[in-house]
Amino acid sequence: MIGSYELIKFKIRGDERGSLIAIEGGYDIPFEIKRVYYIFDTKKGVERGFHAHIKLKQICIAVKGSCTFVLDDGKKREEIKLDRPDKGLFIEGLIWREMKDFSPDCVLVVLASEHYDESDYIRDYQKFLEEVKK
Ligand code: T46
Repeated sequence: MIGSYELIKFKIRGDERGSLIAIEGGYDIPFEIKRVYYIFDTKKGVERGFHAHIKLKQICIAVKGSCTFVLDDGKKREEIKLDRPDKGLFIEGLIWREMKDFSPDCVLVVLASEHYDESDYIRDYQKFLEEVKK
């Protein structure tokens, strides 16, 4: 099984009053949105994630502040900083993710393709590596 990730740039519809971004299902993202959640008020030094998903597709956007994703496809690790509301991180399939360096004001919004399902999580890194090899 394989996973992938990529950065998506959203169009900013700005005018003299300020900025607006619209994300429309079917047009701006490659899946139907079934769930939205957001992570905020993250305490200093906290690291989150430490899991992969089997089926879930997600787009993560730091709509305020910043945080860093560590992404691991089983072969290599890469860090991606989310620090703009027009920058989305699309993650699909088996990618191990960790999140760190949350700014105190960070609001991380996540658009998800499925309802919450704990059975879709792989929380053991060795098991993740075994799944990637299948
Ligand atoms: C992911 C990264 C980016 C729910 O009840 N419903 C939900 O939709 C979610 C996402 C979580 N929860 C509960 C489960 C836990 O008791 O909220 C608690 C914290 O969740 P978790 O420890 O999984 O949070 P993170 O920040 O480690 O991971 C989350 C998502 O769970 C995960 O899918 O990819 O953000």
